Amino acid sequence: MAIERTLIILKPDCVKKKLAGEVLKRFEQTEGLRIAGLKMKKLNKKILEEHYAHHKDKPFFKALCKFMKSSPVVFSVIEGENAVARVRDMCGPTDSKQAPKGTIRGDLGEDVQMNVIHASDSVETANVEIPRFFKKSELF
Ligand code: IDP
Ligand code: MG
Repeated sequence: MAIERTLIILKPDCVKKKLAGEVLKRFEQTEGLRIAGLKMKKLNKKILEEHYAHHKDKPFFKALCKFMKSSPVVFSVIEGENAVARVRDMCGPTDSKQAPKGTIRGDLGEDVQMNVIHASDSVETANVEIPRFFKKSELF
């Protein structure tokens, strides 16, 4: 299996509830996954319109942007074998209310919007999302 890198964003609900360490710990304690990059920053409208371009016409887009700008977020690149799918599995489904216990969203999320974490949904997406937020020199 290939060594992959995937982008995660710990969303404002996660940061405000001081759960960033808890989520990062889950990845660090998973055999074969490691942190390859880590930073904290505030998102702005321009970058959100790019990052959530596929949702631009959805009724929840405006509320999603407002939520995502409501506090700084934590960005990380997680590396490991099959990391993209494994990280998505650990996050659980989009709606925290539907997400099983044991998943990050199931244990720590509130609803479909405040669901703790973004994670790249494919290797192709990760290859676009990682350079959106990290320079090569910021990855180790
Ligand atoms: P994902 O984060 O599981 O990949 P996407 O469908 O790509 O889910 O949606 C991106 C983000 O938009 C979600 O994580 C969530 O925060 C928000 N979102 C998705 N669907 C809804 C909705 O129906 N209402 C409100 N927010 C939503
Ligand atoms: Mg998605």
